[in-house]
Amino acid sequence: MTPLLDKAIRVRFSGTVPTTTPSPVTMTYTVFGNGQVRVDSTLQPGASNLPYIPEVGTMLTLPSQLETLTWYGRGPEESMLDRKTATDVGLYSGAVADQVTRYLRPQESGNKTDVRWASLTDDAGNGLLVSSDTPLELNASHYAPEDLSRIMSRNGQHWYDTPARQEVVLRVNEHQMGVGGDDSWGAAVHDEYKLFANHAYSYSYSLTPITAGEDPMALARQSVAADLVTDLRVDGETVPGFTAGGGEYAYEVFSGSPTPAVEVETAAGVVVDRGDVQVPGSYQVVATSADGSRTETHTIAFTSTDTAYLSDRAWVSATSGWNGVNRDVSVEGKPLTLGGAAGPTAYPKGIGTHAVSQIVYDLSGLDVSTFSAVVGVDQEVPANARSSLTFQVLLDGVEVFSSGPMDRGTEPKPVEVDVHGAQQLTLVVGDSGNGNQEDHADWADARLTAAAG
Ligand SMILES: [Ca+2]
Repeated sequence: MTPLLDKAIRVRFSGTVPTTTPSPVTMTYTVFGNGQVRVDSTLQPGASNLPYIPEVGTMLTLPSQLETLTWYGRGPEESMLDRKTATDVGLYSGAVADQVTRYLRPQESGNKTDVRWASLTDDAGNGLLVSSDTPLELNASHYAPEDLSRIMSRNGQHWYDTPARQEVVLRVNEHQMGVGGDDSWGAAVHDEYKLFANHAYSYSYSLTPITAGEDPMALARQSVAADLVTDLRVDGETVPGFTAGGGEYAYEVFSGSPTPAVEVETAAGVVVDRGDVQVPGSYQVVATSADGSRTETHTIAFTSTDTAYLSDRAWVSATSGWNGVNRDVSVEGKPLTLGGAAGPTAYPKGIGTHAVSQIVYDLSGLDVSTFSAVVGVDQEVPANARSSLTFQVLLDGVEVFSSGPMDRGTEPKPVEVDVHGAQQLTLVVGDSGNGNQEDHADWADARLTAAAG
């Protein structure tokens, strides 16, 4: 729980959906002094090959008195992701009890799509407003999904033995899967209307108390922006650990790089106060809401380092003969391990690749003095392996280091190359002319050193 000044608090929950590979869920509730609650939720499917998801959303149970549903979205009939054509976006209202379509057999019904806001109010006109910046799906009824599935699994399956709940079951959904059935044979749902498990699902909405006489349309428009700073980027990437609402971050800058550029993205009308980036130094972003009622502070502590590991940097291009180019691990995903007289030595940083391999780095714009590494055959290959390979370093296309043929028993070789003024660094692993079988190459501890500042 995070207090956001004295005007709001934020409560974060995280949990998992027990899919075969568990899927993390986070829900953040920001409660404002005016009674409004903003809900931000993200579901991250645990594996992209999980079955597609029937429904992503939140289910709330509301008091039975909130029997009048008014919504701005598709209506007046139910609509689904793949069944919208018979409905238009507009303002509709009706009793919660009437939102169920009494199909011959009790089943899921009453879904609304493209909903900008909806209110659930009592006879006096007081209740709850649900609103969102992005259209959501919504379903309000006196049946929970499990009520219907319980009935559907029984013989008979009649509405009359389907007891309605007193309370209102409200589902606020990112989406529900389409229904399919283009033909009368039960055609499957088209792919574009399925919720695949190959990406995260995020959605947000606000819950606001509404009293008789208040205009829900106007109230929905005023929904409070929970986050003043929506993104904070250093050199184009969101700062690691970025926390909506404010936070403190550590960021190490390679002293051979230009001063990093910081970009701040905010909600509408937010005023940002910030200084110049200094490395090392503390960089503070203070954001104030348009009405001046709230502020939010993000602080980046920039530190400086003279060493830049190549495995932490982006390459221009990278190829390998088998199993990719690996950052900080061997070709087989193990710790980078070189042999030699001193016995096996593991390196926490470096690049594991397989002949034939070429990795190109752009050095333009950097103020660097040296490229260094220790090269050799990774000890993960068996003692009798046929491994035989060569390491080569090119600067702007000109060879500046060549290892000659190396096998599993060859003493690892240190590389130290002066790179002052070079624009391009190329690391090549050749197969030494006997094919690339078992040619597991390590550029252990591969790093750039900044020129003395
Ligand atoms: Ca070879």
